[in-house]
Formats: sequence, C-alpha cells, structure tokens
Amino acid sequence: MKKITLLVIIIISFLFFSYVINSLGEQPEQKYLKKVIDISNFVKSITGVPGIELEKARYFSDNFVIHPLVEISLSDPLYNLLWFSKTFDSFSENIKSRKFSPIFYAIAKYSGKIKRIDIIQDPSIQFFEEKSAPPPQAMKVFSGKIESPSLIFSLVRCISKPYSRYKSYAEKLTNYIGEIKKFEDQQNISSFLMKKDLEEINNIIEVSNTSFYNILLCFENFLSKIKDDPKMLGVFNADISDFSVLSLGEKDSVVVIPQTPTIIIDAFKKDTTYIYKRWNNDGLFYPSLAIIIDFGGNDRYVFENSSVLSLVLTYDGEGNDERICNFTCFGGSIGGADMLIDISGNDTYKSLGISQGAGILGTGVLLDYDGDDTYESVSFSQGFGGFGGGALIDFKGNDKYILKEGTENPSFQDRTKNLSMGQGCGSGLRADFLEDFKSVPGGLGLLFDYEGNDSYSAQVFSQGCGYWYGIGVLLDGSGNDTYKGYWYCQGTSAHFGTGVLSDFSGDDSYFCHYQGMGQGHDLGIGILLDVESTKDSDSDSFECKSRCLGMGHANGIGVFINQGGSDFYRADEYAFGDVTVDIYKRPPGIREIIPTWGFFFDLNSYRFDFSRYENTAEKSQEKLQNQKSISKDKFLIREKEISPEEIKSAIKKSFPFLRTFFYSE
Ligand SMILES: [Ca+2]
Ligand SMILES: [Ca+2]
Ligand SMILES: [Ca+2]
Ligand SMILES: [Ca+2]
Repeated sequence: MKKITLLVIIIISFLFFSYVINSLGEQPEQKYLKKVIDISNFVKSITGVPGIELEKARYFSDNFVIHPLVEISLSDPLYNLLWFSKTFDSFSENIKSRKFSPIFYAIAKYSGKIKRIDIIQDPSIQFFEEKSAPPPQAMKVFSGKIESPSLIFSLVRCISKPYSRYKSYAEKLTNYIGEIKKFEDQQNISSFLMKKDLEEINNIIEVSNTSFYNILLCFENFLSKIKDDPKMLGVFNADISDFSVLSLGEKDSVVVIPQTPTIIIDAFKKDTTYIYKRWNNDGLFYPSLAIIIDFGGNDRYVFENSSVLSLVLTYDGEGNDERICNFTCFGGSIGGADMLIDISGNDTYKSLGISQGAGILGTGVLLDYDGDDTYESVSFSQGFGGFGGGALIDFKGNDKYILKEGTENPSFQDRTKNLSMGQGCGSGLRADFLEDFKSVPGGLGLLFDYEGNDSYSAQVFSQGCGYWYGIGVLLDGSGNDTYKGYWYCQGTSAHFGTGVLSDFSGDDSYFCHYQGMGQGHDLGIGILLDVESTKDSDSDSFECKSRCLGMGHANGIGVFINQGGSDFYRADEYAFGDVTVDIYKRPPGIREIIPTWGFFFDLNSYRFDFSRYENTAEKSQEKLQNQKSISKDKFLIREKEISPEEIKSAIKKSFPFLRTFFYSE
C-alpha cells in the first residue's frame, strides 16, 4: 500500500513539475497593443500632446483631399502607435491561421478611400460548392489531361467576373503607363496622377483592389481544396475562357509566362525558373493577370515590369527561392495589385524599385512566413505606398533589409545618396511649386517584422516615414535589431506626413544622421517608440547628428519614447526634445503662430507594470529604487558627456510657440 502511495506521489509530482516546466517554456503572449496603451496614455497625461491643426496646415498646401487615416494621425499623434499596434496584433492572428485575404483587405482599405470592398459574402463559395461545374464554352486542351475539371472550372469562373471588371477600368490607363526601365520613367505616372481628378483615380484603385480581393478569395478556396494532393489536378496545358491554364509536369523546369491572363500550377515541387517580361512592342501595357501556385522546390523568378496594369498573385509553398526583377514586381504594383506569399525557406529578393511590398496607384503586398531572408532594392520598396498602399510582412527569421547606397535615384537632400523611400514609407506627390499640376496625397507603406535579429539599412527617407500626407510605419516585434539610415529615417516626416517606428523588444542600435528618431518637419509627425521586453534588459543605442531624438522642426511634432534598459545616446545638435521653427532664417509669419513640439522620453519600466494598480505606494517606491540602480543612461553631445539636467536647461525655449519636453528617469 505504501509503495502505491509513493508511486502516486511520484506520478503527481512528475505531472506537476512537467506542468511547471511547460508553462515556463511558454512563449509570452505577444499583445503589442497592450504594451503600447499604457505608454501612450502616460505620455499623453503628462504632456497633453497636441495634434496638428489641419485648417492651419492647409494654409501651406493645396491639398484638400486628405485620407481619413492621415487626418486622424495628424490631429492625434499617439493614435498612430495604438492603431498600428492593433493592426500588428490582428495581422499576427491572420498569419497564424494562414489567412491571406484579410491582410490584403486591411492594407487596401486603409491606403485608399475604399468603400465598395466591403463584401459581406465570400464570392468564391457559389463557384466551389457546385458539385460538378460544366466546362466553359470556350475551352481548348492543347496537351495532357485535366484530372479534376470541376475544381479548375470553378476557379476560372470565380476569377472571370472580377478580372473582367478590372480590365475594363485598367484599359483606360494604357496610354499613361509606359515602360519603366529607369527611375525617370516614373514621371509619366506622376504627371498622369497630378493632372487627373482625384475622384477618378480613387475609382481606379477601388476597382483594382476589389477585383483582386475577390480573386484572392477564389484562390484561398481553391488552395484549401487542393493543398493536400495538388497532383490530383493532372498535367495539362489549356485555354479556358480568357485564361491560359498550365499545370506543369515533372520535366517542365523553365516557364515563360505569356502576356495573356494566366494560371500556372507546379504540383511536383521541382526547381522551376519562371520568366515574366511584360511589355509590348508599342511600349504600352495592357491589363493582364497572372496566378502562380508553386508547391515547392528551390525556384527562380526572373521578372520585368510584371505588375504594371496587372493583377499578380504568387504563392510559393516550400524552398529557398531566388527572385530577381527590375520594377513593379514581387508584391509591387502600378495600376493594379500584386500579392506574393512565400511560406518557407531562406529567400532572396533583388529588384530596383516599386517592389517587395509597394503600391503606386494600386496595392502591393509581400508576405514571407519563415526563413532568414534578404531583401534588396534601391527605391520605393519594402513597404511603400504612393497613391495606394504597400506592405512587406515577414513573420520569422533573421532578415536583412537593404535599400542600396549609390546614385541610381539620387535624393534631393544629397545627390550622392539614393532616395530610398521605403522600409515603411508613405509619400504623395508635391506640386505646390508647379503650374498646371495638383498635389496628390500620399498612401500607406508598412514594414512589419515579427521575429528575429534583423538589420535594416537605407539612405534618404526610410524606416517609418511619411511625406506629403503619406503614412509610413515600421514595426519590429522582437530580437536585437540594427537600423541604419542617412537622412529622414526612423520615425520621421516632412510636409503633413506621419512616420512611425516601433520596436517591441531587444537590445537595438539606431543610426540616422539627420532628421530622424522621432522627427516632425513642416506640419508632419515623426514617432520612435522602443518598448522594453519582459525578460531582456533592453539596452539600446541611438546615434545621430542633427535634428533627431524627439525633434520638432517648422511646426512639426517629433516624439521619441524609449522604455527600460541602460541606454546610450549620441547627438551633435537639435536633439533630445529640441525644436526650431526655421533653420533657414526666413522672415516671421504664420510659422510663429502654429506651435512646434519636441518630446523626448527615456522611461524606466516600473511605471508600465500592469499590476502596479494593486501595488502599494511603498512597493512602487521600492521598485523605483531598484530600477534606478540598474538603469544607467549615457548622453553625449558633440562627443562630450552631458547630464539630463544640463540637456533640460540647454533646450529650454522662451517663445510660446516653441515647446520642448525632455523627460528622463
Ligand atoms: Ca521560399
Ligand atoms: Ca524572414
Ligand atoms: Ca527583429
Ligand atoms: Ca529596444
């Protein structure tokens, strides 16, 4: 009897300890919004942080059409932090459940004035629930055999209607969008946009987004039916209605994608090379569609202008893939929509511009689930929204994001450095100094990276930036990350834009020479938020030269918030919550009436302990003492160490429209 009791005790103890060990090993729940609510409430409560008064802003600008999201962002700066943290949470849920359409939907909806995309019923259902779909009237099988005809016919029927609607709208654009072989070629599109009625171009975006969303629903349904046994489709080459449909055989290793609407499936998981060049001899583009469903293999994608006036959807299931293209490709679109989904593998992406999550007059999304990936481009890439929206979402791995150094697309700020305009940037077109043109408000650019030790490098305009009513956001969930930029970087804005960089944990390093790390210029808002993690010390370093670290310039608002850790700060001038109206010394005017704000917060962690409401004042005091003993921040100005008290008195301004705020615990 004693032996049995002992055995029971041993078993119970074993179960108990394995429970304890398991719960210790559990990943802490990553609720990003939760982390941010408390911080922004605190910042709000002690600063009464104001927004930008749009009526006053309009004095400087001819833009009367402003996207509601930009309007709210400008009038309530901390709204950005909450809004995008919430989006980060919801995308995370969708990624886990392998839902692609809600992610596209969210980006499309919030980057343009989308009304009609609110579809109540999934349109793909009616096509996929038919027991046996009859073959379409126009069908020709060139080779092989369609083994599961009803599935293929259902897919074709499902995408036909939205595609033909898109085509009828996109055909009107063929004369405006020509070949893009170098950055200057984009001028055609800019001139087109700046001459058109905004209502008209909103309609074009709305139709392409709605059509693509419908097609995405059709694809998701099709994928769910075939993913366990894609070979059941058979090997064939056929024309079905207006579409070329190819299901590749084991020996098809190089595929040249035709210019006509095409669906390609590789069920055999071979190493395939896909080649797609999209221009006609007359230099014009005509609307098209390409859906590539590749289940595995180490594939190569060599594309040229694949997503001009086109709806492109690429799904790649497995393998280390290599992708090379010039412009508008790999989740980058002009005048249409492009979504690239890569489920696994260490992938490389190389392009010149408008790619890797970029949309101009359209929407582009790159969704990479796993692997150590390298993303390389020059401009308008890795989360860029022109008139429209773009997003790069990477879920796992140690990734490299590079917007190259060089002069392929020299910036206005420094002709020896490229204009990057990416890694979470939104930009409009500025025409207030041009005759016969109207300015165009900017779109939404997102770069969301959930896990891994990542490195981000770019030149001018990057890593959470907004220009001319654009919104740009970079969110990084975890890992020890490095951010390198040159000018306008890391939560920065110019001319009514908003830029946000939020890093949710890890020991991170930031480098940005000018106008960054929470910088708002000319009625713009720039925010950098570095949140401490629960386990790590979260010690960060920030190095910049001028107009950085919570700096407001010419009626802008700059907000810098860094929580926890022993941090290192280095700057030369106009930093740490400093402000100035005009470094160019223009004569006084309305700029001396609208306030300019700079906010710098270096916070200790105790304040944001959610259990603090239960704590007695005594306990909080005790915690505060503990924190003080471990938190050792270091501040350098022009290489000389300076105390927080000295910074505070140095940035003090006497004019009422210049507001500085330095807060260090
Ligand atoms: Ca891959
Ligand atoms: Ca990755
Ligand atoms: Ca990271
Ligand atoms: Ca950090």
